[in-house]
Amino acid sequence: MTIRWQSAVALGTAVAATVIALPQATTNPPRTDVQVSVQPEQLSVVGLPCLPGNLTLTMTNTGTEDRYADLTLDPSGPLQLSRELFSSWLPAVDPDQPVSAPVDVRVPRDTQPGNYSMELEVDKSKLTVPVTVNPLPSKGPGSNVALGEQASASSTHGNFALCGAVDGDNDTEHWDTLTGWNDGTRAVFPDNYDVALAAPTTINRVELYTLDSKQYPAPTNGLRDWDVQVRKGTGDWQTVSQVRGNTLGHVTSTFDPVEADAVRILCLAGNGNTYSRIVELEVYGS
Ligand SMILES: [Ca+2]
Repeated sequence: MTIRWQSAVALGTAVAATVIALPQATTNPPRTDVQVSVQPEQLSVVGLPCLPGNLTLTMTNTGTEDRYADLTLDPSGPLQLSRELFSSWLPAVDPDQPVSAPVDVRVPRDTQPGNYSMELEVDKSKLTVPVTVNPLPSKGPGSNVALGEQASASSTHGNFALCGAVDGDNDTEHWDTLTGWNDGTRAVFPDNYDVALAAPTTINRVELYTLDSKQYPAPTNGLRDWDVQVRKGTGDWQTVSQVRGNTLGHVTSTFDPVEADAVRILCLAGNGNTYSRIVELEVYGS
């Protein structure tokens, strides 16, 4: 009997404490010792699968205690994010030590151009990032039909971006900013880099830009031997051009017009026998 009576008292105390605590919790101001920033502050994207908009998220602990923080990202409408959570340990140090993470923003090809937004939240404090969806670039005669289309590869080196070789930047001096593809299997060949076209397209020319910067010239770092292949409706790959012994940064391959739904660079050897490196792959029709 005595034991039951004590339990009842303990339970009653706990309930009472909870009831009192609730109003306090809801009136506590949010912690504001984590500063959030995003670069750029607003973003423009198009509905191409391999041309994401890139944001850099940064959290800084401006308080006096080490802590974890969760930055949540809430996209509106058609926006697709490579992450919707950025969690990090944030030491309280002087000077402040910012911690950053990238996020890719994509939209489907059929997205209505217009203005959208995403909301970032830490500790109940919010930041809105405006995102403008622009119309798809024209891919009429004479334009590069590989631009921003879905790339895939046998492997990709961890420091490099798969989509870097279809991002529209063919300047080899930009290699350090990851605007190129580098395979992930050193001294092992073959490798392949593929681009799926938006629709079956009649093509007759491929422009390949391999690594050829002042610091990393093509004769020691560029792609040496490769086949240009096209995929036809049957799913079979057909070689339409071969390049051997290359030491240049930019190589044009022309071939008889062929309808293809994908293009592959079958990398057979690299100068220096290290990696397959493509700064940009461009595909054109007649
Ligand atoms: Ca590029």
